[in-house]
Amino acid sequence: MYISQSFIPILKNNPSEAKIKSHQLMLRVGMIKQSSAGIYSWLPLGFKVMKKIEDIVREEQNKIGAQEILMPTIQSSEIWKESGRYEDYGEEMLRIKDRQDREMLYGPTNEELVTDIFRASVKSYKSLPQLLYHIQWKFRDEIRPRFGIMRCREFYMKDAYSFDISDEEALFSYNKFFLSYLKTFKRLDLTAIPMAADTGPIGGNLSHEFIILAETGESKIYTDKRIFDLKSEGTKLEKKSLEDLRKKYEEFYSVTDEKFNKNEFEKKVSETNRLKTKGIEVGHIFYFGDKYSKPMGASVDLPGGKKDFVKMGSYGIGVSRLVGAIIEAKYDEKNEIMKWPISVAPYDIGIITMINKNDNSALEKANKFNSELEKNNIDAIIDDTDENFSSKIKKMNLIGAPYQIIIGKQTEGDLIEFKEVGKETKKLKITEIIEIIKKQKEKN
Ligand code: 5CA
Repeated sequence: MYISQSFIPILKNNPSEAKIKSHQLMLRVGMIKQSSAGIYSWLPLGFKVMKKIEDIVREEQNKIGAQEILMPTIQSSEIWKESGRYEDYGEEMLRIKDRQDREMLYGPTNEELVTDIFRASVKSYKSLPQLLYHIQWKFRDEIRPRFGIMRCREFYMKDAYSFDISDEEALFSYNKFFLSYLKTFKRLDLTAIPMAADTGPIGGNLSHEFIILAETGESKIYTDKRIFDLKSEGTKLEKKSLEDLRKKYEEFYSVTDEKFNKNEFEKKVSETNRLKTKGIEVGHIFYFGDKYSKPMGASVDLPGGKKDFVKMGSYGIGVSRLVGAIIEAKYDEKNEIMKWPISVAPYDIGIITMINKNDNSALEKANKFNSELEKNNIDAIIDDTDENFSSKIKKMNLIGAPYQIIIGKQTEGDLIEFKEVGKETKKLKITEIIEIIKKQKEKN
């Protein structure tokens, strides 16, 4: 892609309305545009990153046997009246009337709708477990939308739902998502820590929030530093292995402020290991048994002939919020340098050309190298404009491709100035550059 033809509306300066760095960068580099309070359009650069995050989330859901569906954004109030949440959800729910005067709503979450789908066709324990998920827009009429897409009103979420015959089986499902979340966030190059959390309007008595550390985060957390050293590698998709993994994490005190107890914290965590800080909630999982299946009559036949309500859990990932969370974790705001993890980078490499008027040789070289990159599925953005060199570098640093090459008149023969952002510049052949990038991409 040539910058001259792209729709990447970069601003010269930081927008004054943005208070945190992800919001600043996203507006600055034209990833999003606000359309009304807490509602955004996603422009090409932002959309590309979000779609790549979505792909990784989807792959990791599929790996644990979850099946993708797509439920609508607009729901009928009837099912919410059945579960009893229509009134409870309060002002955060956007309520709409259709032309027949029927009460509809823009879904803030989907426990009711998925339970309705399940109960219509699953009648026997033999069809369990079922893990269903979708990736869809949600609307919550937040009282104070803020920080751009971090706490907005319309946002993109992966929400999954599990249906099981017993508590034991349901915890097996819960633990599958627990592992899948650790793997998903790792592929996004984030360290997300599972923390015991409150269940709020979703309900239930077992819940973990997955939080990444960030000074600008809205969640207060209290944790044992040693939890950051835990690894999930080697965990198998089997009951015992998954249970051990969750227990390993639960051994370390790690909670959000609703669950915080000072005495317990000080008793369980030595002073040197105590960490009180802030973080961003990127995922949240819940186990709530028959909270929805009972009032909505979602039951199955059991082996002995009796019936019972299915045991359910729900599992959310803030796909759109993750775009901001990755920026919070990776953006060097002082030097105005973004480096996207290669797994979600909008472009793998930025090609900066030093073009003089009447001399196209640098651009010709860039085109030649780019065709080699393309053959190897390496996605490049080429600055083909005639702006000055320093503003080209600045722009490329904001776009955040993790690798850059510089091509000028001096680029002679095979050797190209190449660097991984944040590291020293090297002179390499295009074949060597391709190898480096391919290796990095394969890791994900
Ligand atoms: N039904 C459950 C799980 S599927 C649920 O809705 N959980 S949630 O409320 O915790 O939301 C899941 C994730 O969506 C959160 O962890 C967060 O990453 C994201 N999220 C929630 N509210 C917002 C918001 N206002 N703006 C952006 N992302 C949000």
